[in-house]
Amino acid sequence: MTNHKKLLAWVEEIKELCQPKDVHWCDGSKAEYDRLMDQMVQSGAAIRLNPDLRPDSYLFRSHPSDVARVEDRTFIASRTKEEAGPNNNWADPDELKATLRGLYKGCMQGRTMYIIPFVMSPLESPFALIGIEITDSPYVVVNMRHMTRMGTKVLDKLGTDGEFVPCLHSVGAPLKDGEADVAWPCAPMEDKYIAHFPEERAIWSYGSGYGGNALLGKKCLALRIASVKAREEGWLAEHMLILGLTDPDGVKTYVTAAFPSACGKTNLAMLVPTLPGYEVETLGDDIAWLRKGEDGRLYAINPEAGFFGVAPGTSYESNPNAMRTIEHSTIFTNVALTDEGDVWWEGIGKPAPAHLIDWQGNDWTPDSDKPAAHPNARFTVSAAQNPVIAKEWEDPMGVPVSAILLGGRRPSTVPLVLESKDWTQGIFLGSIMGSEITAATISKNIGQVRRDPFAMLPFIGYNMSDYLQHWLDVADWTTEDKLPRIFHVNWFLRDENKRFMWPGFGDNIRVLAWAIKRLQGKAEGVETPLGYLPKKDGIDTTGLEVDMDKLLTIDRELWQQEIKAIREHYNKIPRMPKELVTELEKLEAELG
Ligand code: O2Y
Ligand code: MN
Repeated sequence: MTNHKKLLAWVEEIKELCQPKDVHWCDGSKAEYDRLMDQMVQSGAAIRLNPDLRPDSYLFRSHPSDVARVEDRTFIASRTKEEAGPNNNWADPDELKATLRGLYKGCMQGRTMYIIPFVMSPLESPFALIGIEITDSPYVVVNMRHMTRMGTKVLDKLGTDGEFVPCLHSVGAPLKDGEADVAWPCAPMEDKYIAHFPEERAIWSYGSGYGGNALLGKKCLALRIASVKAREEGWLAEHMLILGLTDPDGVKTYVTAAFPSACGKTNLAMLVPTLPGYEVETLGDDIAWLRKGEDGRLYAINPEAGFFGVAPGTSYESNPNAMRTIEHSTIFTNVALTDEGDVWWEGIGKPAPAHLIDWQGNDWTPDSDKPAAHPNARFTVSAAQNPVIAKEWEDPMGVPVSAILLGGRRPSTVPLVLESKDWTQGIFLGSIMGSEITAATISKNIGQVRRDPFAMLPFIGYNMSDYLQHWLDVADWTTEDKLPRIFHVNWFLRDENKRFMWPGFGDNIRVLAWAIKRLQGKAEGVETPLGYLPKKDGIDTTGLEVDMDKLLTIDRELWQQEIKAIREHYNKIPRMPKELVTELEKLEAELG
């Protein structure tokens, strides 16, 4: 086990507080994983899928109230409200701890308390962050085995006095003596808390067993807590995929990309190019940590070890590499079950069978009025199973980034692609990023734009204005030629009949190819107040029927409205960095 005194003392303290039936230190082995899966199949918490169709794979169904990240119940408990900023729910750390201690008291009764030593980044990376998650959910343990590097090897690295982030998690459903368990225990919404204590680097999560609320290495540690640490130490923790793009000349370029949730990050990370001679390899699909390397360039590393991807809409057509990744050894949550013991979801690319069991465990037929899979149903799988994972994806020093793509879901106004003229304008484009609110987003404001700077709105562990200033300050870390170039893309433009104007998916390579050519000095740009657009024939559209004039238009009238909307967005962020306000004024004057 361990002789780490601080860790042992913390485990003892939590044991006293939560009063579990027993304690298990996770070794991270496949044998341990299999044992837990057997127990969960036995208890009815998991269903083993047909091994002939989906070997070594399982289905879980969550409680209907516990199906996604809960932003309203996510808190940043920094010393002051000002430090958390307008972008976060702030809570006083002492008050929040008192509330949570009350909830944690006896919360693991009748359950096993699992101790999961895990590391974000490859174990041997100098940038690795170690966390210890204490949880009463065996579902969390098996998911963490895919999503992080976990187990005894992490305790070995921690030694007797290494630093770790304590991550406490409970589903918040104690079992009385003799009380039968349910398949998915959790607490009511008003008792759910996803709490972050950035100054002391601690995470306390209570009441939810789902995804980002419970797998604490992901959004809680690798983004919210890491973003605070990154600001203090001079690096970046970002909501970005990382891909490697090899062009027909064999030149490989690394690109990171930030898109709000539900904009196809996993699809882009695993893209199958429709242009001959290009190859895309995945290094990460959700989170990137970026640091300055010795040569002055920015290096990106994916701190995760797996994918927690949205199942609905994933098919051999939309994302063949994801489908191949999940052919075996995968955990599915909230998808539908076929009579043959395989999985099904809306958009899987096969017609719905005559009968299914839906995500809530009910009979389902194609004339049911509800989806068979929950729209936020997920697969959890090791990244190593991706057939296009880059061989260097676990390079402990990361890979040098040449371009950063930013994007959102905008039916109008924002052109298919443009390149910022300089770093400051790139950060301005990041600061105004936004996505149309769709029915998939829990909100009444369908059709409006939700501003989501750098796709980090739910994930910055501190004040948004300080975050944007931090991005601006990156320019002082190195020389301009070493900085990645910044592009803004929009795959989601629609015509007057509401049809998508750009095919997306594998054809997005055409836009990436233009960006790479820009880096290599092989493509001209057309200067506009917003940055450089491609020339009308700058993007290879061979075989496509697309209206490049419309896709590459900056409509002055729409942009005048957009500027008003940006101003409203900026007005909601006190202490907006002056450089960004100046960019907005410059844009207004130039478009005027
Ligand atoms: O609903 C959840 O808990 C998952 S959210 C998620 C999962 C994987 C990657 N990104 C996200 C996200 O919300 O950005
Ligand atoms: Mn994400």
